Amino acid sequence: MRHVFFCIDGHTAGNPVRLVAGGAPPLAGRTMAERRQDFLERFDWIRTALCFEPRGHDMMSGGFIYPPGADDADLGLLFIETSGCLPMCGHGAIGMITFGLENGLIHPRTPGTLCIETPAGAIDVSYETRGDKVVSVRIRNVASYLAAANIQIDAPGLGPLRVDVAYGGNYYAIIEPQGGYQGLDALGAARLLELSPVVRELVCEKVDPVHPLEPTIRGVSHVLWADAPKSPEADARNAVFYGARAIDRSPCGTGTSARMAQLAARGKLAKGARFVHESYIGSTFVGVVEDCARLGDHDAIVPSIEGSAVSTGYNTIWVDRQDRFWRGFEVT
Ligand code: PYC
Repeated sequence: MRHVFFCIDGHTAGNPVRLVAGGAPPLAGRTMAERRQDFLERFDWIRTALCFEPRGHDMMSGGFIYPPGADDADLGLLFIETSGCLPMCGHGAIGMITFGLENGLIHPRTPGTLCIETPAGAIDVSYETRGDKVVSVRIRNVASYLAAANIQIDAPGLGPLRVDVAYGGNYYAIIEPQGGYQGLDALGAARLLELSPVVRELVCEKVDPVHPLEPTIRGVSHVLWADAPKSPEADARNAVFYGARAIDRSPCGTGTSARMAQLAARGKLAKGARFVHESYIGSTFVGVVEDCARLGDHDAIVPSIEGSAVSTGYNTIWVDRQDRFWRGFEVT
């Protein structure tokens, strides 16, 4: 049996985005959070087939456009990547919005703005165009907060580390330079890939955060290594580790949101502050602390992130169940 997926491939700030424009499965559920659960139960093979090797690679991510569940939304987004079916993905949303608009798959009720339903909640989007190209997308993200502070771990090869956990659409373990971690260049990509899963596991042993309003969102899935900026135009640099072997090539939208929430909770970013975040490869997102908020019992912020995406081609992918590797595989 052959399943065919028509995809628009590209990248946001260097990280891959595969918008599955044809072949999205019909999902049960009214909200995108409910549909995410249905996708995980019945269709996770689509994610592994399209994101894992041999059709994808360690960093592959993307998703699907759905009709919204809520009347006031223009559309719904469901995210897939090698690490799972994320509640929210910033670089993925910027890419899917760009490719969807440029290819006539998204029809805004008010040109220049969109209200989008994601499994993590509603996001308000504004975008700019030049001719038939979308040149920037700004997302007012879900409420973000510092979930746990000063967690102590002892990481093999690095020694004792103090870690914060913050939420920006996913939960991030955030490690600032200290002790055995003296910044991204001192560590290098190979060591980051080696150490990050260990650090994630150690943090998960100590803390299991649960979203105050949506209990299906839980657990530390990503590790954000923070650093000082390289570029004079940026405020900070970071590398986000996700899945089994991926370093985000973009500055990471939900990671930037989590980092801003952490810095705001520590009194280092105020409402209205601009925060330019640089990625491992030097691309940037512009973040702003748009507002202060409450999320359950927590002080939170509403961050925005702005970036741009470029499509690289159409890609018709089929998954043939007679292929021994139809579900895809990872080499770990
Ligand atoms: O941009 O939010 C993001 C993201 C999550 C994982 C990789 N990128």
